[in-house]
Amino acid sequence: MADFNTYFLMNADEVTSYVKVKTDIFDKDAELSCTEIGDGNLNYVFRVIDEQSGKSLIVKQAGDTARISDEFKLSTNRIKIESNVLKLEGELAPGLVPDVYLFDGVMNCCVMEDLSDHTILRTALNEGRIFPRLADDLTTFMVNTLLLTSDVVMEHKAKKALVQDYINPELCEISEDLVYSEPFTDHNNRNDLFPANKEWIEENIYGDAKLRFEAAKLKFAFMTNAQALVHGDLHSGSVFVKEDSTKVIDPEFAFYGPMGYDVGNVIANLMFAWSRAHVTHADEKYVSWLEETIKDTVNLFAEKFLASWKENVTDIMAKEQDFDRWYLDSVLQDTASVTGMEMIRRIAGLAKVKDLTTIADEEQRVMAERICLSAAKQFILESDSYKTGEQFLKVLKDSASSHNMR
Ligand code: SR1
Ligand code: MG
Repeated sequence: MADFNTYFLMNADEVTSYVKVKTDIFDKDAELSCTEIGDGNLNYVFRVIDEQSGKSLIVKQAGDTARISDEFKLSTNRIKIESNVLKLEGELAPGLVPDVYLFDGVMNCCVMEDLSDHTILRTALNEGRIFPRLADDLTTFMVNTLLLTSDVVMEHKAKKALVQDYINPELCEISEDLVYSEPFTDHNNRNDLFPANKEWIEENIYGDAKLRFEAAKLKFAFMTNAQALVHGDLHSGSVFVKEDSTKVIDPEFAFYGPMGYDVGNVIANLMFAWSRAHVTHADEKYVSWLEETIKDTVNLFAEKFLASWKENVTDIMAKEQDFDRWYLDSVLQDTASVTGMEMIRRIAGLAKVKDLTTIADEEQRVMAERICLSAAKQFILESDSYKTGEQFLKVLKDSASSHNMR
């Protein structure tokens, strides 16, 4: 049996031995079963269960290339970042992330709480399911993890030490390429366009010089604005839900970046769900809940941000009159821009979302993509115009009306 003192990529049988050697969660003679359940782009995720006691856990292991393609060479350090960020987020936003039991820097894996009683949010949204707590939980998560790791709250040297701890060059490079460059240039020839929308995208995205100019500005803001410890990949595949619980997972893209990067990712991914629901004529009750959730996510974020500011801000100049509102407005402007960037990159770039790719009817998919892309352009080109949830939602609904659906 391997002693797990030298790194190798494990299979399911090796993972069952691993957890017995490295943790004392299961009895040494327990009959464990293990399945690889990962469907993400980067890592291997195993669920280990002891049917007799009912105990279970997750082992997540990082390889040195991305699971979806060897083209992406990645430092296995990302699993250390993920483990440490999950622990920190668990302190800042209790109950909203899984518990971490063990980080192993030799095998580059992390052992954590099994959330199999939850569903991935994207899957649940595509099934038209409603989660009443979603906006409230996600806004608590974002306000706590973002504001409390920023310079306005933290002692500045301690904050700079965190910037150093969470320098994450390879994963940031993926976002710099896939979010902030390739959807406008296709210079790596790997954009994956839905054929029926190819010409439209070439004309309205690649061909829009004003949009590309704004995207260029946003790229360098993403790379240089070390504002807060962001999750860095807060799409609906990074959230687990059940009726009475929300858990944010997968913070391997975490680094010090603009707060609006997280908020914009959440809004954009809710908008993918809305666009799918709209073109496929989903149940009205579900569509109304989604609309309320989009509005609440912006409005509750703003409300909780200002309340937390009052309670937690320590920097002397940050306490100047009206600085809180000015700062929040700049975060909301970044939120609008990132909402647009995420919507464009998931349609005009390499990495897709199932909300759109699984729309079976060609005409409906064409419409859903154009609704998102037109709204996205508006968010980027007019990013300083949106401060309320109602304003964010209106851009999306106006875009749907202009594309003449329903
Ligand atoms: C090569 S990784 C592609 C995408 O998957 C991750 O979840 C990030 O969103 C990344 O951009
Ligand atoms: Mg992920």
